[in-house]
Amino acid sequence: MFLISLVLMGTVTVGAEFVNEPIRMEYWPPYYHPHEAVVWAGVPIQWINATPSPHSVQHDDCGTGKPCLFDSGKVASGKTYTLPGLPPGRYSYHCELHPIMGGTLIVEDPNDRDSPSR
Ligand SMILES: [Cu+2]
Repeated sequence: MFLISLVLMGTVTVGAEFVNEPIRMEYWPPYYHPHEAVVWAGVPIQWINATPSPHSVQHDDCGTGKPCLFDSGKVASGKTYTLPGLPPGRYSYHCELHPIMGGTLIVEDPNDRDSPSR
């Protein structure tokens, strides 16, 4: 069971980083740091704009006809955007002002909290 958990975890979180602090918007790649952020379902997720320019945090599905789950609008320099929480899943997002900026949220089920690797 321990090994199975680790294997499952590996498939979800390779290259990703579990975050307890705000995701930083920076001027250099990958722009959203960490680029792949792992968070618990239902727990607020915060971004901070650490650049001198405005940026946004927009779910990639916005404008596609699918549900738009989050869209910060412009986040000014030094300001934060907080999302109340998301159901488990994988959510790609980008900056509406600078489409080169993109990131991913990996939202894990809190029932996995007891995993021995946590
Ligand atoms: Cu931007």
